[in-house]
Amino acid sequence: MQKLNAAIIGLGFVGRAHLEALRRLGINVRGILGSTPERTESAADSLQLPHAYSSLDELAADPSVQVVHLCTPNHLHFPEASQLLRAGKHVLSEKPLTMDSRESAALVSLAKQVNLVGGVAYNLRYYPLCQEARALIKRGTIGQVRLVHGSFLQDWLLYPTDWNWRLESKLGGELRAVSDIGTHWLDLMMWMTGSNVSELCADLATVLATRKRPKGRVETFQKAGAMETEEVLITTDDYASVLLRFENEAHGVLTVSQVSAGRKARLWFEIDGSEGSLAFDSETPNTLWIGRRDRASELLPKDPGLMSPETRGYAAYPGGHAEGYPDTFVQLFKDYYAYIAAGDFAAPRTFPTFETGHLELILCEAIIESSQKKSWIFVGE
Ligand code: SOE
Repeated sequence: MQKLNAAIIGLGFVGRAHLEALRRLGINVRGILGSTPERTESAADSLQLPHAYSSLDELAADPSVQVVHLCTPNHLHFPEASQLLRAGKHVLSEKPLTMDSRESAALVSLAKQVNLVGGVAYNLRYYPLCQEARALIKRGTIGQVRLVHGSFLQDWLLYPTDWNWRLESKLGGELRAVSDIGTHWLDLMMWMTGSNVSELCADLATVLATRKRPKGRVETFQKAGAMETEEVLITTDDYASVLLRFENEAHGVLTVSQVSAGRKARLWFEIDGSEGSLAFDSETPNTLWIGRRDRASELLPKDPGLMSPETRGYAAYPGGHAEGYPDTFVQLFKDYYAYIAAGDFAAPRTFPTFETGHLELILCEAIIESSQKKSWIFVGE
């Protein structure tokens, strides 16, 4: 198999998660590019990386790098991915893939044209028990899927003094809670049930219409502290609820919020079928609830020995050894790099692709349109 080298753009919370996962897989990370030369150099030094790139041009021209991870704010994904694909690099982007579906459609066709592999970090699919839930649904364990409901709740933007670049629509896009965490949930549900959302009806709310923007830099999940601030108007969503209909006729509802005290990053879902139900909570990801009516419901532990043959490879540790958020990146990258190394780009893709990212942007735009029109919207190109 071809030996692949990586580089990472963006050194915040998630860029470091990518680095750690790549290191666990033994993938050589050639270097990083941060938002300023000082930040790049100090991070390259503290993280013991061989190279601090001075610009995107320099990184794009480095022949020793085959794959680039984009861990930058959303508005940069499109220009970065376009340049890197044209320079012959495979691109794995953080989500959302781009700012709108026009950009994501252009990336889908560019990646095809240059025959390179695009991936999007919908990493939550890679909780071992989410893989297992998908396998159980496929096998008919819960019968016909009828109801798909749940939420993704956080509290890190609860106070008007909490700050992050995602709050600003020019950096993060018109939507925030929906695109940042809601698209994880939607991706997971569509992937697990094998059925896309066909219609939706959304209610969005900006609970905090103004916030205090710090004059200095604040990392994701970091508190702004005593920094000097300025008051700014916020237009992106703190909260959304979306009624859903799926192509397989299942009904559903999603609630997302970044202002729910006590919920740190809680993705929860329940899928109710004609024979049973499945429920999962990402804050206790080592247990899957299997609901039954005529016998006792079960709690399936994350134990490769108890998982299906096709999913046990997604659990890196034996039963009783908890796995969590950082492990999901390892499993996603394992799939993505193995696919590139195998070299057959016509083969079916098991990881979230640029097409996945494009579909999520189409859904985001349908959610905006529905909330503006206060009506149901058909999801389509
Ligand atoms: C911030 O809301 C964030 O880091 C998201 O961007 C991630 O995708 C999510 O998994 C955790 O929260």
